[in-house]
Amino acid sequence: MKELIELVDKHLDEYLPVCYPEDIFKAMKYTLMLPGKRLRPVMCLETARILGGDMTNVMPAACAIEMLHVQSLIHDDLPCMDNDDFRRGKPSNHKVFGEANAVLAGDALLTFAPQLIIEKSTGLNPEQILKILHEYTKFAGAYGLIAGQVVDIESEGGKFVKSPEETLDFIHLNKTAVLFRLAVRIGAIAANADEKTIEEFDNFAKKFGLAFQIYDDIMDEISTFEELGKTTGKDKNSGKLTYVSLYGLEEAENKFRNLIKECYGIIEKYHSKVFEEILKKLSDRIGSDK
Ligand code: GRG
Repeated sequence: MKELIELVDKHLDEYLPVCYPEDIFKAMKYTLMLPGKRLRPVMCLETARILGGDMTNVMPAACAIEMLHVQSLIHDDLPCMDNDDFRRGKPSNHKVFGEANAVLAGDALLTFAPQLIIEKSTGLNPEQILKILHEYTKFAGAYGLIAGQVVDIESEGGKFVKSPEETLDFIHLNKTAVLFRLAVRIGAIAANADEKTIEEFDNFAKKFGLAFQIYDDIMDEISTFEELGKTTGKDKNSGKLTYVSLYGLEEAENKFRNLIKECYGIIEKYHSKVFEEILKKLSDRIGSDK
């Protein structure tokens, strides 16, 4: 896993050299190169590998997913959204580069990511590239990330079209699980996997994404700034709808453990050390029934 993270970091740096106008490239690279967990690109590369594909072929798309993820973090931290001053242990993008440049840096990452897939995916055929771009555009937009963010904002304002339980799952299937789904789907497409296998990994990523969000909600409640690299306790203080506020800490932990168990159930036949390490790391603080 450590080697994969280093490989991703190296490619992220190489794919995005700083050129004129430097201010925008510096703003794009700032949050991108801060030490994130790189879970999405790693999951993309590992899915391709265990399904018999060549990791090198999917490296540009794996890095593109990280760029999309970082775009969503930069925009999420803006004063008009979550208004967070810290990200990945450092001042957020708009705190360093100003709001206008942070908006533009996010936009530039969002658009550079598909450019990178088109220009650098030389080991993939045109049909695979088209399928990958289709997945990218669908999951990044109003059928994915943006839908999750909009419903999140609406729910904070007290607007509920569905029940709180359905609303919460909708938000996090779209805000959080969607990029894990994108990662494994793209990895599987790069390995020429059949539809059934793509759906199996998709199902894994949905469960993993919800477990990841429950973990995030629990950590917001029980951990510190030093552990997370971002402000904690904000959800509770703002009365936000979270798995902890809706179900209570104990029930949220039970939901988390059940989802992690289901994830192990889906992935174990692939004997992937990387996926097992990810699941183990996630369950270290809360525990799992595996
Ligand atoms: C796609 C145009 C467009 C807009 C995005 C702002 C927004 C709309 C969506 C917000 C998405 C968001 C920030 C979801 C939170 C998901 C989450 C739990 C992120 C933290 O992921 P980690 O822990 O972070 O993997 P690191 O820093 O390790 O990569």
